Amino acid sequence: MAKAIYNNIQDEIEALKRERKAVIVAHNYQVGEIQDAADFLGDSLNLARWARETDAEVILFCGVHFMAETASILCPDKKVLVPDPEAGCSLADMIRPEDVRRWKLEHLNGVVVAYVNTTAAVKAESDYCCTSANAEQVVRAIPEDKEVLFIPDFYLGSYVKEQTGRKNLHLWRGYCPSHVLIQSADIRRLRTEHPQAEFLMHPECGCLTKSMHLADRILSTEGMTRYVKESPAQEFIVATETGILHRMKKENPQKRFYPASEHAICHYMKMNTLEKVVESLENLQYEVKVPKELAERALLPIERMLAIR
Ligand code: CIZ
Repeated sequence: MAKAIYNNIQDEIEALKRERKAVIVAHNYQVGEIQDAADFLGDSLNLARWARETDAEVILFCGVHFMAETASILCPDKKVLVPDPEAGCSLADMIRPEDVRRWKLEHLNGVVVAYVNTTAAVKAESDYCCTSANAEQVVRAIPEDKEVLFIPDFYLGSYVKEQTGRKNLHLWRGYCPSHVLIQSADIRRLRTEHPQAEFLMHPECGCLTKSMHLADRILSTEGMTRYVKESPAQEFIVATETGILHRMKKENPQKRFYPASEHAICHYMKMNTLEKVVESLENLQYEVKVPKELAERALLPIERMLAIR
């Protein structure tokens, strides 16, 4: 059969979505064109919730690999696709399941709290998952007498430790290579250049301890997008991956946004393109399927995360 001719790639994607009974979910750090093509846009917590609720047969997950794994674990009967199977996460790669097992042996009373930026195999060794939006609430839900083993992000863990005052919280020393590029010197300069701007900071930032006293709010990406809508301020300095600025500008065209660092770019997130989205829907590639036994073990900490908030 002859291939239909479309005026533009967006029309082609819409037609393929209808044909495949598919939805596109996209993370806040995706390139602008993919954010614009998405049915759902958000952080990994909300995307996981949407993935579970949709009655679509195919979920095209535009983010990084661990996010698609989470969707596959939550929706074992749906086909979860990613546009590029190489789009991974350096932070997630900083801890392996055997590292978690070894750490647990050193802390037999320990409860493992895994940031959602972990592989399914690491989640399967964990007790709770959390995102930056609910990490504090998750840790507060754990009885005080239990040691907490927080993996893998050192900076988010340090922030939670400080907020909860929890002395028995141990930290893994992983970090997000994009967020460590945000420097406190840049933040001080931007605050001087834009004295009216509010400064919003993500807890994965490597300069969190040095700069948190300068921040008006420390928030997850979803918290940031909500906050900029509600705040009467007209200007914002945003310390997280720069992809989020597309959404902020689109939703608040009258406000101004400055990235805390132009270099805070996740190259894995940017591997997805509209062309790869088309190929993915056309060929139903690349499927992410977590093996059943592993998925069953990883589901419990994810369910606990979804129950808290
Ligand atoms: O949980 C997420 O989606 C990430 C990686 C960051 C955030 O704050 O939304």
